[in-house]
Amino acid sequence: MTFDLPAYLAERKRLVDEALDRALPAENVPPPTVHRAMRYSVMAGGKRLRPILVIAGAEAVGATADVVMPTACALEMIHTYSLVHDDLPAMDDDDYRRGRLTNHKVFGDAIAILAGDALLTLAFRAIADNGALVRDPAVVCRVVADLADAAGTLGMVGGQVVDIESEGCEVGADTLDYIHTHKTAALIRASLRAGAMLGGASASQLAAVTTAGDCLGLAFQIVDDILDVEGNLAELGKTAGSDERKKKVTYPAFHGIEASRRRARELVDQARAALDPLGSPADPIKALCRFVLERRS
Ligand code: GRG
Repeated sequence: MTFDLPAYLAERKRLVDEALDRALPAENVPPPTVHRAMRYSVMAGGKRLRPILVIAGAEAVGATADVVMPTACALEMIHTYSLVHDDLPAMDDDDYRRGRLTNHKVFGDAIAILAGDALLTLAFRAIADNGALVRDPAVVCRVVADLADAAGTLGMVGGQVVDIESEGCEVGADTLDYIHTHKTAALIRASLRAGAMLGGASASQLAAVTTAGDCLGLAFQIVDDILDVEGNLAELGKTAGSDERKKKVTYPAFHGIEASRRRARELVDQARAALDPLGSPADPIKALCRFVLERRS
């Protein structure tokens, strides 16, 4: 029987949305403005790819979603913070995200910055809560360290810095890969790893999931670059063509659309092959790999 990805995604997304609703302070908790701003961007939707990868990472090593749900929520909080900050006038200056006005357009720059800061902080609080759900709470320390590296200057923030500094410059293939692997792939790889670690992965299982995360993360950003060329506002929930307008270095601009598509396919095949030793429990991650390749938003 083939794996039913739409049903899997719908069910996991529902669980994540409910858990996020419980994890975020209610809008009327003082100070209400920042809590409204946090909820505005987190509850605006999105594919919930990173939290679902946390869950799929745990399932691949025989654990269940409930064991990793606080950390799954944490990944979505970190991701949403990065989107809110990335959209600010000082960075990408975007008006639309997830099909609605960006956070700063509604709440102003100061509250948008603070809502992002608060989401990042709350994420680490949520991971701390995961300690009560796992057999060996020491694993939570390893997850905190891994996620801090993936989100900080050695990962997402580092990639964002080089991305900003490269705008309008001639850069080589190495810099392009550095930006993509740090800005985007680091958090995707960390999502899978966090789930696997909390799920009790052996060293070889974690190595397999890590390889898959590296490949999937880079494939995701290459597809994102292609969608920015080929997509539209209705599908993407944000304005297409922004990379070219901002003179960003992208895969299609550097390697061409066909070579970019080929590279994304190769990476997804590599990710799926790395997961073969894990057997059928890794089927959801394998299906997510295909989803990333074929997505339109
Ligand atoms: C501000 C520290 C800091 C970092 C920003 C992630 C990021 C770095 C910038 C976002 C800009 C961008 C569009 C990057 C491309 C990859 C990406 C993260 C796309 C959005 O992720 P999706 O497609 O979004 O998973 P949804 O809304 O579905 O969650």
